[in-house]
Amino acid sequence: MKTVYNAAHAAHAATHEIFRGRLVPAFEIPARADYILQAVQGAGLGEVLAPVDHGRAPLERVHTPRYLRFVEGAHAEWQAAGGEGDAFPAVWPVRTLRSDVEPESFAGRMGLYSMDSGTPLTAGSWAAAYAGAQASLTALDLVLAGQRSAYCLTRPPGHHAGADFFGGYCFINNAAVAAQAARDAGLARVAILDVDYHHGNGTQAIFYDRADVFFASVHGDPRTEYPFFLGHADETGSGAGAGFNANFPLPPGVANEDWFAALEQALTRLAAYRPELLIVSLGVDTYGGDPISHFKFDQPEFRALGRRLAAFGAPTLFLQEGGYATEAIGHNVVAVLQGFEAA
Ligand code: OKP
Ligand code: ZN
Repeated sequence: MKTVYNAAHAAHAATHEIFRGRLVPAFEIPARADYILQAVQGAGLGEVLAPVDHGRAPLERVHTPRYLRFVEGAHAEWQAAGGEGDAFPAVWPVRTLRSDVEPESFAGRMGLYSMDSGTPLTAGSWAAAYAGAQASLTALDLVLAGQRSAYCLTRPPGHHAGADFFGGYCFINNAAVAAQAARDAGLARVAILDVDYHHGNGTQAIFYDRADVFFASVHGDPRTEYPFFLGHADETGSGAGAGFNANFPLPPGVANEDWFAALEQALTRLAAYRPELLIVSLGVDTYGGDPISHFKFDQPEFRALGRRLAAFGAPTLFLQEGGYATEAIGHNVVAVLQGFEAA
């Protein structure tokens, strides 16, 4: 399996994030991708390629142009307004407040275009996220050209980012950009399977009223887990998209066999959809040693997941999402990809 590696990921390097009201060392750090790259190379998984620039247009198929312009310029604006270090939002247009009028003030726009205070916006966030989207498009090209699979190694992750907001460490929704690009390349039906510990609220929302991209997710129940406000089982799609969204929320500490039973249900739904492409939002924060998550995967489970996805039988694009046990992340990712290759 070939890997497309976003070397520009390192431009996004937050030292701290706000967690329970305090600044704590950031969880989503450059070392994550360094460890994965090391493991991919050490395992001899296959060639490692650089992203090819596909420009801004494929990003604008998913995100609003004004949101993208905001992210691109946000850190410079923050500094111009006297901000020091990384930028954080502090106020949001929740219920009863208006989000249809864009404030002029930077603090107002920062809140309009975000969903939480846990996502440091750094000087290099845009550069890293932009290159990550390009990496996902380049990996998609490999699969469209006939490869059985490809892996996009990038950070920051993407699945929490919506059409016009960042959050959950995510700025550009790589899975959505790739799915839309696949549709634009002529594929009729695209499936996205999100196996990250956290529900992919951004991806779900982007395709919620559409039948041409089926979103299925197995994740920690939002009653107790981030992102808290989306990811329930009764979210099944709306309008033309009714029946093309499937969530499988599971309680923290769920037994691995129950996780795999939920995966079977998700794959049964996706198989009936007969997708021409499977995009996997591959978070490995399902690992038992993950510092912010509460599932219990280890090497055998990651390998079994890879094998099961291979048996699904569709051309498969793996996109890196979460995983915060930094020193284990490479082995966990490679276990999935090797499980897939071996099957
Ligand atoms: C991103 B992805 C811990 C609190 C949780 C948000 C978690 C985002 C996870 N600092 N903050 O889905 O892995
Ligand atoms: Zn996650």
